[in-house]
Parts: sequence; C-alpha cells; structure tokens
Amino acid sequence: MDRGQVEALIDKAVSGDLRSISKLISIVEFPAEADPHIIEAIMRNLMGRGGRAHVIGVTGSPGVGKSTLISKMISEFRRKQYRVAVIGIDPSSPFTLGSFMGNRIRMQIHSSDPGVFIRSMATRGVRGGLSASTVMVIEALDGLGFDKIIVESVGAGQTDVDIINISHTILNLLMPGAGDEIQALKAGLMEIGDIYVVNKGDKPEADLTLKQVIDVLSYEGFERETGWRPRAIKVSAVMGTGVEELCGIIEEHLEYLRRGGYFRDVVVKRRIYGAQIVLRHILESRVDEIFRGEGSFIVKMLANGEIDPFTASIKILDRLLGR
Ligand SMILES: Nc1nc2c(ncn2[C@@H]2O[C@H](COP(=O)(O)OP(=O)(O)O)[C@@H](O)[C@H]2O)c(=O)[nH]1
Ligand SMILES: [Mg+2]
Repeated sequence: MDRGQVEALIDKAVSGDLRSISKLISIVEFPAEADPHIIEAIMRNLMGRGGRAHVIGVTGSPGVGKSTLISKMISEFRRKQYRVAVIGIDPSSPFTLGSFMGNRIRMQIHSSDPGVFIRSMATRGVRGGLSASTVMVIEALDGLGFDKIIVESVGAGQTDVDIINISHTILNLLMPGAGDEIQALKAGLMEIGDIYVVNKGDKPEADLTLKQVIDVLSYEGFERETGWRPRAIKVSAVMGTGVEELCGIIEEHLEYLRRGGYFRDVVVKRRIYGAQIVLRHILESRVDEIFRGEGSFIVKMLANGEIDPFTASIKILDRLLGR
C-alpha cells in the first residue's frame, strides 16, 4: 500500500465508513507486520485528531455479564447519538473460544449500525497484560472520532491493571452472591473501580449484594486519586433495567474528570503507559529471538559456564541497542 492509498483510506475511515475503519484497524493491529513508515503516517494523522474519546474499561469475572451489559450500553449511548467502539479482550487460549463466540453473538444486533464498531482481540501481551495491538487500536479509534471506546477485559491479573491505567472510567462488575469478591474488596485486594455494578439484578440476592458493596465503599480510603467517590448500582443486563441510570453515572464521572482537568491527564498517562506496553512487547520478542538462536555466541558461552546470566544480559542489551 503506497502513501496515496493510505491517505485515501484514512479519509474514508475518518468520514465514518465502517469498512475502511475495519481495514485501517487491521493494519495498526499488527504494527510489527506492516511497513513502519505506513504505521507512522497513519498514526500521526489519527493521533493529531485524537485525545477526545471517553475510554471505559469493563472488568469482572467470566460470566458476570460484561458482554450482555455492554450490548445494552451501546444501545443507550446510541440513543444519545454517540459513536461507540468496543474492544473485547480474549485470552488466546482455546478454552475461551466459547466466550469469544459469546461476545460476538451478544453484540451482533449492533452489526448493521454504522455508528458502532466492534472488534475482538487476543491478549498476546507480555505478562498476560494488554497486547501492543490493543494499545494501538485504542489510539486509532480515538483518532477516528469514536465518542466512547468500551474495553471488555477478562477480569484478572495484569490485564486488569493495564485496563485501569488506560481508561477514564472503570466499571467493576459483580454478581449476586459474590461474597469472595466483596471480601477481597474490603481487604483492598481488588482493584478499585469508579462504578461498581451489581449485575443480574433480576435475581433475589442482588439487593443484599448491592447493600454489602455500598457498605464497603463507605469506608475511608475508597476515593480515587481524583477524589471521586466510587458509586454502586444494581442492573439487570438481560432485562435492561438500570442501564439508563448506569450510563447517567458514567456521564457524571466523565463530567467530573473534565471539570477537574483530569480528562487530559488520563489521555497522557494512557499514551505513555501504552508505549511502555508496546516496548516491553517488542523487547520480549527480541529476547525470544536471541535465545532461539542456539548458535549465538553468548548463548554458547552461557552453556559452557564462561559467562554469568547478568553479564550475558548486559552484553545482549548492548548489542540490541547497538552500543
Ligand atoms: N439472570 C441474568 N443473567 C444474565 C444477566 N446478564 C448476563 N446474564 C447471563 O450470564 C451469562 C454470561 O454473560 P456474558 O455477558 O457472556 O458474561 P461475560 O463473560 O462477563 O461477558 C449469559 O448466560 C448471560 O445470559 C442478567 O442481568 N441476569
Ligand atoms: Mg464477554
């Protein structure tokens, strides 16, 4: 693809053409496989327009109802004329193929809406965190003018930490009877969210769970760095109840960030944190390459006990950096 074709593709994507958006996203999703100059040209164009999207991270255990709720949130946001993008993060393990298919099916009703873009991506990140692809796709979608970018996370470990670091607003989903999770929250073992959502509110135990969450959140020390006091709400994603109110609270949080001047801070933090994720990803694959090369001089020295792991690492790093 030459520069002219890239410019034409960007123009069409920026004007909202879903097919062009999809094509463009597929290019930046695998940046290492494309010509770096093309990636740079695309991203310079898009990032010049970006910094405006509201990024919403949705976390919670598998089966808590993230995909179902996101589908309802899309409808609510569309009613307000927002353009919405959703990134579903799936671990690349074959065991989760079910959840991968499930996500798609649950959001399928939006597939004919030109204001909605949905993409499922694997986590191939270092340490199980977000992949370089996800970071690049978020920046691209922001530049393409989406108002809301919703990121559905697997809800565990490093991926969640990454999601928190790149989102403006974090929704933490729980379901009735989530006793262990409430204990974890109480003990400070659960990552802090901006809005705690007790889903499956159609079940009778939901009220008790909501009460427990509200109780824990009333403790000292549950404010976010911005001073925002986390909110709690009961919804039923299946019935659609509480979703309008939830989206209202999401908007309140956005307003809070804007008023306090925090919105831009999150964008800056996201870009810097994102670059660290991508750099780790690149370094990790370079490290793999080096040690796959059994014939490499340093690997041979290591094997013969002629060099220690630390000195070997410094030498490898020097070589990588061309020193
Ligand atoms: N009763 C009830 N079931 C729900 C609700 N939301 C989701 N579910 C069901 O919970 C299961 C998992 O939902 P899904 O959205 O795939 O969860 P995810 O793994 O967190 O994305 C599905 O069978 C949904 O139909 C709800 O509000 N009430
Ligand atoms: Mg899901």
